[in-house]
Amino acid sequence: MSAILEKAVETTPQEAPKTIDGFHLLIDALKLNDIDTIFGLPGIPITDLTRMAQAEGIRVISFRHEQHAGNAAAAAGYLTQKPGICLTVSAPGFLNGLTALANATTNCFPMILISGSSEREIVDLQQGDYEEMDQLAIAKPLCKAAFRVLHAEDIGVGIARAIRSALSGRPGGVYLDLPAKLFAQTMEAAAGRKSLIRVVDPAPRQIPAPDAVKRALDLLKGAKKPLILLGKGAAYAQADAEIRSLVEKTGIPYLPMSMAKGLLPDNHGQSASAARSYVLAEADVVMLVGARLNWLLSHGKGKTWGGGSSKTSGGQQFIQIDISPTEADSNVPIAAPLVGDIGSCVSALLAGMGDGWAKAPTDWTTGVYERRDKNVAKMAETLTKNPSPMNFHSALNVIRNAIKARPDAIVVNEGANTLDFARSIVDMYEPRKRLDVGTWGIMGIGMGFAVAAAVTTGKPVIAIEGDSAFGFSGMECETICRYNLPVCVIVFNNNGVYKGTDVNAGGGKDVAPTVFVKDARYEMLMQAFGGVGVRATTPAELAKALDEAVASGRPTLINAIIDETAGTESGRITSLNPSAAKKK
Ligand code: ADP
Ligand code: TPW
Repeated sequence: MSAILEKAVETTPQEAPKTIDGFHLLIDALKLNDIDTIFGLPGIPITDLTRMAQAEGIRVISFRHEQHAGNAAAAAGYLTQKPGICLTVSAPGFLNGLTALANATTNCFPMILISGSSEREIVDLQQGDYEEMDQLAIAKPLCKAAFRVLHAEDIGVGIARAIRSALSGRPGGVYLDLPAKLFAQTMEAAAGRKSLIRVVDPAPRQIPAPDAVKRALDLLKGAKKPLILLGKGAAYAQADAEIRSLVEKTGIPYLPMSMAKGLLPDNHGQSASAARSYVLAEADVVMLVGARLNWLLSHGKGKTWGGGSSKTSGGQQFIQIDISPTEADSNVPIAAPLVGDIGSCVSALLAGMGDGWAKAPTDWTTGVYERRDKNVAKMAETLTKNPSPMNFHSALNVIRNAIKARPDAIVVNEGANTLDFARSIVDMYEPRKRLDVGTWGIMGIGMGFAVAAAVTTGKPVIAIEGDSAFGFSGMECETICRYNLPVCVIVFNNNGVYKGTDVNAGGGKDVAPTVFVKDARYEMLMQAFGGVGVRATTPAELAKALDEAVASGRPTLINAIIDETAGTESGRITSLNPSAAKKK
């Protein structure tokens, strides 16, 4: 019997059966499945659960708002391939966590949102219980699966189903509804123990069909201008060696989506990142590895892909490796879908290629690398400039150098311009070291992701934050200080959303909707909780503060003062903002 069951067992009269309660069954079910951390926020009815979980050796990271606990759980799931757990109270706490659950599902990150809920009898008759809400019904359309457990003897099954749903096939978010009454229920201890399930092989390998492998290889063999596109699904899959072999064996240029940066180092000889527009428009066969043809890839159509208009295709043929069989043809026809887990699919391709596989044609690759090198040289020139005040480039150059020196550090990145520029300027050298706004382009992931990255890896975390983006989760600086996490937040302070120079079109006394308080002292937020705060106005000051933060591991916030005229509206997605696009 585990120590925690032992403690939970009551041994009143000698012959009375030993019992265990719902709290401890839940804790034991999680521990049985190697879940060692819970991200959450206490309150009725789960406060005791957080206390007991901590007492039983589970690390409980307590946040100031559930959305950030949920984001932390999602990032932990992405980094570890174990579902991240977020624990909230009912109704409002549940709703606060729900954005993170939906975002995790959209990003294909495995997480489980566990919320306490009110009494079923009262909720179903709508009699007005404390924090009454039909949470299961609300969660269902926003996640991959949703379950409710009503009886203590079903806790083991509930946890097992939640874990399998989060991890198997395309990963995603799962909601688990636990009514308050469940926690106090007791059952006979031995039977309780037996009811728990250790999930065997929760993300089974999915081997691709041989004919699908052959179809993909045939298409690739005939390609004159092949391209490999790596997405965050490829990073999640942890098939790093296989993917590297595929790229190097075929000699095909590759393009990483933002969170796939570092899967191969950004300075790899076959990286086509700095020739992105050229390769997307020119390639004839594109192999998608764990990347969807959604808005981030212009839906596989239009000018980006060399098509005439936004609706026409550029004539490329696609091979798509994905675990979800329904992903193919979602935007354009997929000539060779390869359904399976990335490790198995890439291994099958490598096996099918044998030893004599011809490398990509050199007239194509030479052209790609020439363009890339020209663009890299142009960027290097821009990065050496030292304007006053700092701009995005001169500040990001400091972080670029810091990551070169500490490639094991994890970058968290959100904002508009701050995101766009960081994505292209800050090179990554190791897999799964970049966490960002993902598929939705959502603001508010910053501090939650940073906490999760620090807690799950123990590595230094550098959060590169637009000043608007930071505001969504800034209060979690207290959480970062409370757990003394090695997180350095760098706020790119240009006095507003996108930039700080908009004016009130009506001439009234209110500032424009995108403008913030000028010269806000963000660094004082970290100081308020005992961390380090620095205001940096030059690259030298920024570099000094960042070096000290990484070396010391102390919670730090650097308020990097950026030229308030420097940003453009919506960064580089201006085209999706109707009036800004018209103005262009
Ligand atoms: P990006 O935004 O980086 O382009 P997406 O989130 O659009 O990436 O795509 C990720 C894709 O990876 C999803 O379609 C998902 O089904 C797929 N995926 C996730 N994990 C695996 C895996 N282990 N094996 C195969 N495909 C996976
Ligand atoms: C949940 C809309 C996209 S980018 C952004 C907002 C508000 C902030 C941009 O300003 P910031 O960055 O952070 O100062 P920068 O570098 O341009 O100066 N609400 C949510 N998600 C999104 N995406 C928005 C609003 C948005």
